[in-house]
Amino acid sequence: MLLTADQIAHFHTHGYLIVEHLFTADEAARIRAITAADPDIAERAKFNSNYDENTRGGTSGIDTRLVYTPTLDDDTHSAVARSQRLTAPLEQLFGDKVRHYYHLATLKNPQTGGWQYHQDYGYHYKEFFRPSFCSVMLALDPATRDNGCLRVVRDSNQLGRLEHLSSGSQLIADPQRVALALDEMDEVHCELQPGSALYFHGNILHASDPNLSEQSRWALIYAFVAAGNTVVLPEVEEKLGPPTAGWSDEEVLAAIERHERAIRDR
Ligand SMILES: O=C(O)CCC(=O)C(=O)O
Repeated sequence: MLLTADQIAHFHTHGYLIVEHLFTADEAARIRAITAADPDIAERAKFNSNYDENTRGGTSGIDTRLVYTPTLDDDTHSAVARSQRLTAPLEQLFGDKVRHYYHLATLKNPQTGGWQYHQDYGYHYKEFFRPSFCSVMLALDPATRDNGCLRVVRDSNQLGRLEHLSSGSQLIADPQRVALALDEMDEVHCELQPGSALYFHGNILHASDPNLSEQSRWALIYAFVAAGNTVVLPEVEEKLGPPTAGWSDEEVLAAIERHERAIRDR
């Protein structure tokens, strides 16, 4: 799927781009089923306390469930990371090859938490010299306002990297600057259908509400850097793989089938 010049311009101006149907609904359902069935994923899921006691009344006790993976392995989530479908738009956005940094499964079940405003490059400034950093959220469930879809502050990517401070287990962007951004810019609720993807720049402010609905909001989030982005920390350079090759649909499907077999054969 090739992005149009307008889509690329939208990303660079506003800091985000929704690509509908990057994967089909059936493909998303299959990835979700594997995510739910793999006991290793369940075992690695942890809860983050993204709110401290001062955060909005009522939500401070709700934790955020996620699985963090810094490597590419022989499994479904890694196959999606390597897939041409996901990486070809990134290559267009950066005008460069891309390197995978990490991925997250955000398993936002009913009555689990969200995220306060932050920038992903706010977290990862120490590792990378330039903000040519992009995250891709692939929806596995419908993501709606009700179940805590991602919210972005349109154009906030143009502010540069803001100061971040600790709050619970999160780093949050300077609240005074976030308030200014919300005064001057539009907050966009990025609702997604399963299989659709949100590409968002490392410097865009984003957050999500806790899921207080009855509908889960599972998603995968992939963090990539442009291949030409200098890695500041040698220990990060050592671990970062080469630019992704861009797997064909057949290669991705074969990896998904291997993963399904591995789960069945346990
Ligand atoms: O899953 C979410 O709602 C937000 C995740 C997020 O903000 C992040 O991974 O940077």
